Amino acid sequence: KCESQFHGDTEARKKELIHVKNPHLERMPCDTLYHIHLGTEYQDLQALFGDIKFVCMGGTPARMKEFAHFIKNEIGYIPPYGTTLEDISKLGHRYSMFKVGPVLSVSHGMGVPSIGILLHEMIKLMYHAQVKDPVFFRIGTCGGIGIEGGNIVITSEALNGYGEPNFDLPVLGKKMSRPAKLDSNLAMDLKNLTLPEDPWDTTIGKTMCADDFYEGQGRLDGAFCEYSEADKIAYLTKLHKNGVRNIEMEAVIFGALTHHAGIRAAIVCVTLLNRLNGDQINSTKEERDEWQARPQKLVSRYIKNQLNLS
Ligand code: R2B
Ligand code: URA
Repeated sequence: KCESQFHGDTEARKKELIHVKNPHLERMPCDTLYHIHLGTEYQDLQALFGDIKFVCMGGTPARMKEFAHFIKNEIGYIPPYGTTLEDISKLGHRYSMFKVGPVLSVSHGMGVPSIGILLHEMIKLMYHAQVKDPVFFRIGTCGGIGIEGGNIVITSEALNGYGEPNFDLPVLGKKMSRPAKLDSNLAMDLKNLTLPEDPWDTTIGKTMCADDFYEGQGRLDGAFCEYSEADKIAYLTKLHKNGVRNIEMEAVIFGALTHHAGIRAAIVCVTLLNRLNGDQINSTKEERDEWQARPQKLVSRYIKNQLNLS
């Protein structure tokens, strides 16, 4: 069974599928997607996930469970008789994943290493399931630069902490660099789904991806800090002049790995504060919960349009 999942494709079909770009994979009899507790040895991934069209990722298990229930109602998905939405990856104890018809809702944790491991396994999942042309979304939170809390930023391009539009990784002791690109048409389509009556603005802009929440984002409120408030503001102002509108912690690898795989992808984040005015996240929980539902609403509108449901 393992063998046929790797070698059964025609050349024509192979061209349409996800590009895993790893010759070693084809030679492996089976593939274990360890962190999401799935694998080709014991599961028919094509039967289970072959109908996926949208993969939605976000930081926390609770938010992605909530998104699963939200999108279930929005697209009118009815789980098979007698079943409820289950966390498919529960036994992996790392990420939570829910399948709602053609939508996968998955938590990715915090930071590049965490989402990176998940991206490798989700891209391979799409490959094993022979999914054609899926769209990947990150629906998350961020700090705005010149944008007040509660508004949405869609990433045009992701920059690393050195201001470069790349995802860099030490591989075999050398720097490997991949461009951190996102799909500009998809970004525009999503922005255009914002309605005049929505209580937020949606901006397309560059995203700075930091490897830390505190010093890496120029905050003054970490356990350590060796720069002044003036240094911080000068840095954030420079970012703003360069077109950066938000800071978060996953954009470079999300852009780079989806782009490398030929997957259309977008990052849709709600700002929790305007970093030009402060560092502490001190909005109320109710306010934050309502704000965090906003990127979900925008992505849900896109999914419904694509499924001809609106
Ligand atoms: C946004 O929020 C998290 C840090 O609080 C991080 O995962 C991110 O990108
Ligand atoms: N997430 C971040 O990474 N930074 C912020 O300022 C807010 C959320």
